Amino acid sequence: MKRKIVSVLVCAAMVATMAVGCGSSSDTADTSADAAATEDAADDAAATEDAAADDAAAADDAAATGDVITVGFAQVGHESDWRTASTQSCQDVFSAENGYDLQFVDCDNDSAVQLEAVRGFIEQDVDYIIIDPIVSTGWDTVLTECEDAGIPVIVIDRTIDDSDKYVSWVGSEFKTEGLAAGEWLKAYAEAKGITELNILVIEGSTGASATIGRTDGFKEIADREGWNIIDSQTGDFTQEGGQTVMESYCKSYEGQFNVVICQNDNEAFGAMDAMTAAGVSYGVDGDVILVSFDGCRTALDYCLAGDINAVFECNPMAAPMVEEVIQALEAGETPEAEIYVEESCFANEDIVPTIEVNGESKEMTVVTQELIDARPF
Ligand code: GZL
Repeated sequence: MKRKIVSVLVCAAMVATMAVGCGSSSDTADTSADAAATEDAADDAAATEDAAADDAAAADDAAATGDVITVGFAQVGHESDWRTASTQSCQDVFSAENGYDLQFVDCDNDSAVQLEAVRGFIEQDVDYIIIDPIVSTGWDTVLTECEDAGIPVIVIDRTIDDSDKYVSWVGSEFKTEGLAAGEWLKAYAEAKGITELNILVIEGSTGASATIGRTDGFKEIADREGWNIIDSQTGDFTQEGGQTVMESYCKSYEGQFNVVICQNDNEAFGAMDAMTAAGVSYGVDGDVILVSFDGCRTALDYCLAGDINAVFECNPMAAPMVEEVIQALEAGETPEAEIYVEESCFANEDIVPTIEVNGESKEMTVVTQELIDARPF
């Protein structure tokens, strides 16, 4: 690299010399100015080159001395606002400034791509592998390969149910989220004098632990209360999926439903578009109670406006806790096996101030603009 900088200076000097030697007296004055400008440009180029060389050399030195921690992250995809926030959280924490080299793969909701990405990290011999598993099964073989390669794995967000070959899991309790939505709906219906609940569910991606947990939790309350779940289909955690399923529901179950449960915010946005197009009113002043999971800013905007009645948060900011796991491992310590992120429950109205979930009291927070402005995603 240094050799490259010297060659730039030599060329610049040659250009300056040639310019000075070729002209008349007045031309000579112009040529000298040109030569000075050329030399300045060469100096600037050299300085830029030097800074880049220094950065590269520092990174090389850090890598050589093992100071940079290389982290491979196999992310689900880019299907939702929640996912975008999850990715940003990891990129913010595992940055070069913080001493990391993040190898990021967006697996585009494709399990085969995700397994290939993990095997790619093994080939790269990264220091740590982070996985947000698209689905909860089919993992033991590749996790055994990680173990054989001596690369610790940290699972975030969704769970892996067919292998325990990973150091820690950081995420949410999805069944609790489903139970919370059910307990809130029970209390809300009672407060509103609604005695019959006919429910449509738009599920998340099939096989995802978030889908499984939210479905199981909500259904446990529905079965206990004798509610009628008319239909439950996957919207794949996307806005397009939510709209497509809701369009079908509006045609198949016209006038038969008064509750729609969307298993993430983006599905709720699609469902709103579909219900509006079908002339179905929803929200606090509508015929249909609308519930969502995740709690991104846009969903809370809709909740503040009364279009979404309640939102059950799923916190995407797991990266700081993942870094604590990595730093513990770097220090030769044993990190916690399961780390749960903090989550809240939001509503437009204050008629259900608290709910009881798994024997614990959870506050229903009334959404305000101030709260939204302070939200991290
Ligand atoms: C849940 C997460 C889900 C979100 C969706 O932790 O895996 O996937 O609820 C996202 O928004 O697509």
